Amino acid sequence: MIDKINSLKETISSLTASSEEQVEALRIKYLSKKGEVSQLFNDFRSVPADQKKAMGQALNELKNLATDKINSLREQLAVKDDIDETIDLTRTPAVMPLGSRHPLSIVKEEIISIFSRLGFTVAEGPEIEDDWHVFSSLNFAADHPARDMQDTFFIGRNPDVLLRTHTSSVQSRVMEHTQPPIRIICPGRVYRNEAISARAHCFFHQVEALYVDENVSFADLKQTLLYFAREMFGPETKIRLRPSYFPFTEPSAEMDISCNLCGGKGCSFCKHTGWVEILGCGMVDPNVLDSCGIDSKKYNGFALGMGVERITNLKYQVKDLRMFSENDRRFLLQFQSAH
Ligand code: 2NM
Repeated sequence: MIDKINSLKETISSLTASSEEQVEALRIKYLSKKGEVSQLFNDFRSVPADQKKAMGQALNELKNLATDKINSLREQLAVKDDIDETIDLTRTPAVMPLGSRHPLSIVKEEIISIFSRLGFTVAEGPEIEDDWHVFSSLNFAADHPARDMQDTFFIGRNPDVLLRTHTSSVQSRVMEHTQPPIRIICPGRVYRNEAISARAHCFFHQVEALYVDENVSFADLKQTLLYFAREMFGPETKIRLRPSYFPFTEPSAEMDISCNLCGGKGCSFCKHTGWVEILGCGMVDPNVLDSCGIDSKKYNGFALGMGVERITNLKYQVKDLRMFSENDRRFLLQFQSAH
């Protein structure tokens, strides 16, 4: 009997089936009441008592093996049924078209990331503004030329509804509802009424930074600028400050970096000076702090502003500003791996 069990084990292990009907036939052949395995259970009654234990074990193993085999044959057939054989699963898939980020977004994010390492957080505000937040609160005199129709876009006939000409309006709003310490950067689109050319557009993108606290010094501003320049343009970058004028800062300065194309030796890009201008900055005028509800006797601060287009031109040598807003795919696709 043990030989019979072993040979059945072997036969059953190597069974195959190609349809549900065949599996059912096998089940009947081996496991039904009159099946071969069940027959052996009948024979088991006449096994001598001293062999019953070993034989019983062998029989149970055989029955389990047969049951598992039948079940697994059935499962394999079910899986086969699920596969749509008209689909070639080995075929190389079609290439997924990868989008690319806009160069201005890439550079804006990089500026934000550098300043965030110094503890600055992003603040945003409306593009359609009022006179107070764009001009009056920022120490622009009533007759300042920037307020002129020639420079500022007004919406409709109301002179108090206009498109912001800088993101300082966001900083004015933050100062109005926050007491120092304030450490913010304001990225955003700004609008100026200019004739469109390769060098000017009626809108561009700015990032402005503002730091207000007790005892903020010009040295703090300089170190912030140096850190920014080195992170943005490489560790060898030098900076220099030239005195300048802005209504909202006193003193004011413009910052140049050593030309990142020729390394400062002089080339056509830097007009053979070795330096290129990248941003404006200064110590916030006490009038601005007071206008926005911050005590200028207790607090002071620095601010700086830069054009994202200008920084992007420097990093990627874009020759014509209009490229940034034409959405020409040949231009945009060049930045696919730039971030
Ligand atoms: C610049 C240059 C210099 C500036 C000033 C302020 C504020 F709100 F504090 F008055 N925000 N940004 C500033 C100063 C901007 O951009 C060329």
